Amino acid sequence: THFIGGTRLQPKLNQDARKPTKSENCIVRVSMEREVKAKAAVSPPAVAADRLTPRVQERDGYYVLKEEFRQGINPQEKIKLGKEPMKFFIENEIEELAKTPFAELDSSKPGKDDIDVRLKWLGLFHRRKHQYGRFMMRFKLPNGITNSTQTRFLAETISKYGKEGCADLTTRQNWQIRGIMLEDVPSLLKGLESVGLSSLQSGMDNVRNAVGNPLAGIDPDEIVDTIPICQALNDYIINRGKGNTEITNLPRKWNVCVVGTHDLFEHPHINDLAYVPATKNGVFGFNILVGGFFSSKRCAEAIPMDAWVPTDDVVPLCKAILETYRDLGTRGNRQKTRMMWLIDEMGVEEFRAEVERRMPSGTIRRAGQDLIDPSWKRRSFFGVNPQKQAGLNYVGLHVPVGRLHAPEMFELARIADEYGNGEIRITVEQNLILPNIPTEKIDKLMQEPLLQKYSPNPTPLLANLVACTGSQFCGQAIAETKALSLQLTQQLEDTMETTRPIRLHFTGCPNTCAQIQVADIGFMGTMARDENRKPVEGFDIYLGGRIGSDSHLGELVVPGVPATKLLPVVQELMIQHFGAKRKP
Ligand code: SRM
Ligand code: SF4
Repeated sequence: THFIGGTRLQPKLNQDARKPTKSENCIVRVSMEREVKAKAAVSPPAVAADRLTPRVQERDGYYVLKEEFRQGINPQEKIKLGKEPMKFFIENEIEELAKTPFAELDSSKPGKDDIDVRLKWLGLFHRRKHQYGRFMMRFKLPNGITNSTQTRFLAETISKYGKEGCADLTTRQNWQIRGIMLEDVPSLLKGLESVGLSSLQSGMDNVRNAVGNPLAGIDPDEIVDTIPICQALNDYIINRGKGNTEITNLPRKWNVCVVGTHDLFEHPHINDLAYVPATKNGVFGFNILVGGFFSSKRCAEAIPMDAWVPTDDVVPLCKAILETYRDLGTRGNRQKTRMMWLIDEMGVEEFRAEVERRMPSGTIRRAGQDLIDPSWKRRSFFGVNPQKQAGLNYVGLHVPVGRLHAPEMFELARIADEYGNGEIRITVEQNLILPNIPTEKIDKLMQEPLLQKYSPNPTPLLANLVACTGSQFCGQAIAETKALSLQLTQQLEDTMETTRPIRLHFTGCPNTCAQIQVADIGFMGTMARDENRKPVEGFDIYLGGRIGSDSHLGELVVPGVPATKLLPVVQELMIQHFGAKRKP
């Protein structure tokens, strides 16, 4: 028996943490409310007919909750009822709002609701707690594809804000920028349009960025190019940048991804809807997984809907599922409003039947033959890799915890133009890929100063580090994440020898934006106690998350370790579970 971090640990049973036994998976079983397996696998009885009555109705072009379903709704639903958030964009009410002095807006409840909640429909997140009066802006970047023009535009935007401005690569293959002042928003929205970017419907009860294979179209081993599919989904989701009012009043956020390779880089098991390549009677299409999600009270892996659609039906199916969720999802306890809760309540067959009713053809075929090779070994995309196009390469670059500033973004844009075709890609691990680099330009590219900072060959632990925003900017954070995780990872690199990649994820609170349940070792911000029982910033440590065909959600193993005491605890976990050794 070992004692680390003040916690009693059971003996190690198996060195290989990628295939842990049940008992190894959980060194210390801590009673948790958190659920780590999909409950919906057990189908409850079919629901009563009146439960299938849509709860929203169209009114003046927007979808609103019907009077008879307004009892016991959550505060966010009341804010939506108070005023339609999309009007800021569709009816250009943002112009007026941006002219109003911030202090005046912040002095009334409706004004506060506008700046703190409704503007999220335009991708604007007021950073009230840590950057008062400033907004973070999130985008829609289907398949994580951006380019030098957009990067330069974003760099110009944040450079105006001096020290307040910076950018992040997100865990949904996306850009976020910071420092924005409300008065600048109308012109910023126009600028975004001019470079083909949109921030619409990227926060609150909307569909998030459509994730695809970061190597789509250039990958010698891909099954299908996910770029046009993610693009088509995005065109529908935000109505080509005009806003899609049919789906801006969902019961909660909603995630979608399209799988393009055997590597499952897209994390299909943790999306509300995942398209997985499959054939049916020799025709190419996708099997459907539904209901995967993370939240502070429950984490569930996606389950099969026993459905297959040809490529042409990808968008109609997405629409049918979103409309089912919009019409029937509950809007009470906010912790029970993600789509999986509806699937639980209805049973997956009844849910499927409702989706089917909303398809243009009125039918959906049963699941086809999955094309994913379960024995596939996940590839790394760092460094120089040949593309399927002869003579061209993609170069994976490591951006420490996904944080960038304007000067580096200008450099990135220049490099993408000078060596490639201007295209830049973002991965869900918060890193970058530069595609379409001719072989003869590689040597010179490797000499670029930016590549000293964004390494094509990162050290083993740093390479797989992911960290959410944390308390630097996020009002929900319990702990600081980005700086601490970089420091700890460096200390681990300095003191430990590793023989295999170990994926470390840090998230500042139980919302788990950094997806710690899919990490080898996950760190979730919490309040802990130091040796004098004084409350201090700390982390719950999770172990055993797996990605790919062998997916599994990690579990809590060591609760409440003070942030300053993490090093010895993690060293011990690395030795016990990942075959690491201390450096002499
Ligand atoms: Fe997240 C809320 C950041 C991916 C689950 N997330 C937030 C907010 C908006 C909270 C806030 O208002 O401050 C954070 C903004 C902080 C900031 O200033 O940056 C925030 N989430 C992020 C990002 C930026 C983390 C990152 O560093 O990469 C990611 C943006 C992705 C994007 O481009 O859209 C991000 N968030 C995720 C993911 C991962 C994913 O989608 O694969 C999850 C878990 C998966 C899921 O949702 O099923 C996630 N975020 C949440 C939740 C919990 C949702 C729930 O159902 O309870 C919240 C809180 C909420 O929605 O009430 C949240
Ligand atoms: Fe903020 Fe928590 Fe999400 Fe981190 S996990 S970005 S702290 S909401």
